[in-house]
Amino acid sequence: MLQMLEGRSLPPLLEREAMLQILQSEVYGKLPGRPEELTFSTVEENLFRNFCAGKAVCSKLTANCMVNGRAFSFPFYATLPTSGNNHPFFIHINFRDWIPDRYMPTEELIDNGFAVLSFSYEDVTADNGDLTNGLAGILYENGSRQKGDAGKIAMWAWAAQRVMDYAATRGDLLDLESAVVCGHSRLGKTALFAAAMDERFAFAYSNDSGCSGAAITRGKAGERVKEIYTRFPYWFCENYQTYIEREAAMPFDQHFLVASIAPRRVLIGSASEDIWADPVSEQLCCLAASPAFPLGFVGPDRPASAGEAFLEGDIGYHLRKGPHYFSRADWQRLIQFVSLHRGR
Ligand code: GTR
Repeated sequence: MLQMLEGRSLPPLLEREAMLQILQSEVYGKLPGRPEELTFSTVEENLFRNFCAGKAVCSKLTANCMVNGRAFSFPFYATLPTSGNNHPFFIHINFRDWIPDRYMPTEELIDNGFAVLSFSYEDVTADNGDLTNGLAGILYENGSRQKGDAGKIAMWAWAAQRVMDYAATRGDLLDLESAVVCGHSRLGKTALFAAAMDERFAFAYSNDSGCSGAAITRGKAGERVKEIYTRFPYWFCENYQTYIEREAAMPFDQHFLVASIAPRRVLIGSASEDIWADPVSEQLCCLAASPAFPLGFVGPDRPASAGEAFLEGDIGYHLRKGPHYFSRADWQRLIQFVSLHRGR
């Protein structure tokens, strides 16, 4: 038994399908299905003249979906290198639709050979308890949400899948074997769920995702089910509240989420001052999910020090010094991780 895992008594990992069933019915709700119809339109091609000093073109597009017989669309951005092909690419679920953005150093990503597709999560459905707007309004006409139905994390993950659908039409430029879904904090939880559910994502990166994301809940410091569900009930399905102050009874823990990404790759990023998310419990998740992967976590059985990164295994972990933030330093670790594993 690994020392770090002592005292957490986690449920053993199950087959991927069984874990995904549990995570959907107990935590995030059932992921909405593929739209009945889906087309993409270009709103504006080449948004910024000479973008990235001519090394990339950024275009605004719309995903036009038919869901439950009703039309729903949301905007996203594609920033594609102007030279070469077979580019690995990020699907970044972002807080804003800015390009570049304080959480997205676009030119640096381009300089490292990546393309980046991004969207602002609230263009899909608002980050509040209103279930009548955007995708939520289409799924839950007349307030019809049932206990195991999708919460908003699942809806944002669904949108990441639609952007992946677009990427799949751009095999002329993109390496479809190297799709990376990523996000910060609540959107790191979303990125992990999207990758767990959809095998087209070869890599997932969660940055400071914490409670109900990459952190083991049992024994966790900072935020727990009670705190998160009290403030953000609509992120989850209604069943999740049954575990408030009953975490020992959960038939899962967050290692199910990370293990469901196996045998693909996942990198977990924490920040040393982010006690609310709890870096140690995030690293623990890597250890607990490790057996699901061909080459699991390769790193020591002790908490990381600030600045350390363990990138060799199929599950990587890094701890940046500093506060809750999706920083350039985090992107650089992610680029390192993907570059190391891509094509391996
Ligand atoms: C916090 C929440 C965290 C995290 C964060 C964020 O308020 O408690 O779980 O998701 O928001 O998304 O920035």
